[in-house]
Amino acid sequence: MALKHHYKFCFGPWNLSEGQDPYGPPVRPPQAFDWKLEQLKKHGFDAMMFHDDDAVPELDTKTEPQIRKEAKALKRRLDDAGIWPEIVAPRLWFSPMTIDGAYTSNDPKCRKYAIERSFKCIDIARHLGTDLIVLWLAREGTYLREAKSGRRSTELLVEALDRMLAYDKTVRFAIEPKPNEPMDHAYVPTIGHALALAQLTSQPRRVGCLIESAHAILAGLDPADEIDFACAFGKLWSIHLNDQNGLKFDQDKPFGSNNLRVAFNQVCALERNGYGKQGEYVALDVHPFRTTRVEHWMAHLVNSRRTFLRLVEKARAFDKAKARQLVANRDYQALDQLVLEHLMGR
Ligand code: XLS
Ligand code: MG
Repeated sequence: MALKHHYKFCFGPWNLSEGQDPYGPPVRPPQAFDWKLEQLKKHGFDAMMFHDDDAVPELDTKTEPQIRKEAKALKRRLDDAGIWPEIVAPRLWFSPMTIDGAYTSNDPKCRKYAIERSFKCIDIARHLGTDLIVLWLAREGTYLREAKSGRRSTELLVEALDRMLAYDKTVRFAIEPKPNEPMDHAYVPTIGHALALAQLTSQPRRVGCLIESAHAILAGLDPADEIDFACAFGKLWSIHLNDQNGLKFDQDKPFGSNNLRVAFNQVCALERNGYGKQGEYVALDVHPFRTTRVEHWMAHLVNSRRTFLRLVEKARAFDKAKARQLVANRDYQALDQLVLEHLMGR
């Protein structure tokens, strides 16, 4: 019997990537946005995530009326396809103006650019109809710690959030922490940092977070704990599921690919917190392996969703009464084996 569940799934156009890495060129031909939207729909996904310039390409060269026109045209296409725009995220790491950080750049002109670009992102979100802005603070950090003041940077991040909160009274901000890459050390490496920062803003209720599995693993944390922590604050507004083999570059592997038990525990945490019941989406921030052939280009997304749903079944079928008994008896050895046997199946 098919599993009954409430989960809705999405991904971003960047998740159908062409395989370029720092050592080599693309290995699959670039595809237009329309093709990506068609794939998303064809494979039964519910929503798409956007960077601001995924929605309105070459955003920095466009005027406000042009941005409005293009965003509204995109909204019509999404409506026609029956696809919801989950989030919009300002791409604050590509421009020459964000070479030294965006909100925490040492150059006031660059900080001004970052705020103005974020306002454009908010406008685009409003045109598309979503109230959720994701902030991956890619370059808010340093290559060497003497280059910026951490205290000042924290104040600048709060100031930037306050400017955005004042600019539009309806949107919410989900901070997506990551401890490193592209920076040596980032200023907002974990969910604890993100939620602490939220408390310093003028409207803490409108500032929450987004957990990406790989980013938590890169911070040496268990993503399931990050989920429980964020949910204890009622602030997990989106999640990027993927996987990561230890402390390397950000791998964005298929969900569960590296560590099925860590994936299982994330699903258990989402289940016990009722994630998704307020309309939150499960986003799969995964990339194809570089060797992937064009004809298998969607497999990492479809497989990640399948693994997620299989793990929902596993989470629900787990013998919780037995587990409670073993916990009460402090028999963690047997609990460990119970989990392993359950994951291995018959
Ligand atoms: C990169 C991030 C990025 C965000 C959106 O590591 O995961 O893809 O999810 O800006
Ligand atoms: Mg992500």
